[in-house]
Amino acid sequence: MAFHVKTKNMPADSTNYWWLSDKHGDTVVAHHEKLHRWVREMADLCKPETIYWCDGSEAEKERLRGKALSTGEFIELNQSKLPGCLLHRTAENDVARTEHLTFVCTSAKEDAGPTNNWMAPDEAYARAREIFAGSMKGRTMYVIPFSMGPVGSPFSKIGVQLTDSIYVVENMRIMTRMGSKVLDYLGTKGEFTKCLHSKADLDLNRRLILHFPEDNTIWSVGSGYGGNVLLGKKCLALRMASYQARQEGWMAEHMLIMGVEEPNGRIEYLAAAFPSACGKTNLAMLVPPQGLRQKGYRIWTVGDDIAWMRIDTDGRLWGINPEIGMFGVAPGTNSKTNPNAMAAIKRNTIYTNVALKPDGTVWWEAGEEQPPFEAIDWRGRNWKPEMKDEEGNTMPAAHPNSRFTTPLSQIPSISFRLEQHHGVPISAVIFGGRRAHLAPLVYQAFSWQHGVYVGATIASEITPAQYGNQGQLRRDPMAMLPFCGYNLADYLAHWLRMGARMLQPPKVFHVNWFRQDSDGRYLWPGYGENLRVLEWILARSRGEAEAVATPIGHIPLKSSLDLTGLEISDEDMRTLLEIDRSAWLDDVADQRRFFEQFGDRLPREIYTEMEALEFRLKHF
Ligand code: OXD
Ligand code: MN
Repeated sequence: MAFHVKTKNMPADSTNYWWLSDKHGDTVVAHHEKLHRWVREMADLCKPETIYWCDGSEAEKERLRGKALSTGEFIELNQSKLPGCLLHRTAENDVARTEHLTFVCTSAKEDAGPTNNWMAPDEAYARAREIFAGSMKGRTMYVIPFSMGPVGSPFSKIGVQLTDSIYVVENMRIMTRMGSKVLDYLGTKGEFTKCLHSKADLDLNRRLILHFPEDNTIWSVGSGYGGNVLLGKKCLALRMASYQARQEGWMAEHMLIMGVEEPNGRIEYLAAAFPSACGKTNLAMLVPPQGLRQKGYRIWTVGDDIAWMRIDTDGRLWGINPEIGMFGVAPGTNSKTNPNAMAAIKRNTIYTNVALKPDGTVWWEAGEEQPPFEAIDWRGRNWKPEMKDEEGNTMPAAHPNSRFTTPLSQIPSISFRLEQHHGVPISAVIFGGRRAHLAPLVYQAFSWQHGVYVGATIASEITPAQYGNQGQLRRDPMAMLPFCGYNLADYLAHWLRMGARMLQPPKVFHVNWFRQDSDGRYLWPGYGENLRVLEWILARSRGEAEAVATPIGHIPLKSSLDLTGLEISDEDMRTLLEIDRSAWLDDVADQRRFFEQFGDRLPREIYTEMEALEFRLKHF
């Protein structure tokens, strides 16, 4: 059914029921009273001219895209070279997630914890209400019913997003299952997360991303940038879902899920968490290096950003990717770093803030080709490679956080299990970070509890190649620092509880692809070669591969890694696996400072593991 509803001329009883016309012009009544009352209330606040209920059809997609092309919200790309692809430019002040304007609004401040911004729910609603008031005047309010996870799966959660942006509707169409099938599933009483979004005037001073986990509500206003406005993703699938997962006994994590098929046909799955800019998307769809490909290794991508995991009746952890699209960072993506993504983004892709070439195709830094002779940059201005800003810095043509939104089904390595309601069994959980000198290439935690501690201490190091102060760390437990919808101390307690409930918890590992020598040279080749480490991890999970115990965990012997066809010196391998006790003791001191902010709320087990590590480092 295609629902077109005008706010004007509503029947007198429209508070409870909206009279809707299906595409044959027949009048029908939608019975989900709570849903319709809420849409009505939000429309009364935002005052759109029209309300449109998205049905998820191809015809609707064509219609909305046509409308956005006519207003300049989308720019059509060269349809013979990039069929189905569009370009969108966000406002210049609106190009990334704004963590300082993102709030968790629980009644008690302590429930949000020291690492989240907090606002009291009443104050948050009142402040946002002022910005939302009349914000959709002259615009259409789109109603997007969407499902995170397969529609009808016990794993899945339903949301309904109201938005005044066609860009949002079209991204949600790629990232989520959306439209009438979700409304049908909701029926008359189904639970859903109430998601309200308006671009309003895109003023940074009037931008708020608010989460009300106690009301199952998300309000986002003043932004048009993906991570702030595609409310199914970070807001619902991580912040709200992590809150619900704790109450309901499951896990919502910032993790990729991938399957590794071995030459004998066995496929085992792993879930991995890395802070942003550590290569999660590349790892999730890696192409095996030649030597391993010839042996018969193959990768199956389930997800690149979010994992929802539950304990199944076999006592194991099973995971799904609640998304069906990827919202990937363009710069740095090329056929060496991620050939599968490059294949996927050649059609049906929405590009955001990349450069536009004269032939109607796109370009970004560290992409496929040399810089074009000229282009239109992400701001929509003429650009040439030699151009400099006022301070003499070269100006990127694509924004460093420019993105592609593309259906997962277009990734050549996509798993045939993407739609399976129970997901895939997880054999190993991997944590990682960018550490130039500390963490070895890989190590295995001694137990689940030790693994939770390892995840709680992950951090990424800032290198000169990035922003500044070498060695400066950002601690990011389980890569969830910006995404946990409640107190991180309680979150770690939840991880410990989950382990205790599992008959066969996944084995836990830590990897570091970014170790450097004293000249700043990367010691490990990374990308596809990372499969050699994953192979060891999966063998260890089955209790097969050799390892040595060290104070921090089990590490491989050089001989237990399959290095066929890889040229790496013994010296580099030794450095990659070396453990510098005094540097580790310094790291423990930094961990202690980080943990102190949680006070008594931090589970005792985390301190127990930290003290045990300290003891092992000093005495073994
Ligand atoms: C993302 C992020 O966009 O983690 O996935 O910031
Ligand atoms: Mn992410």
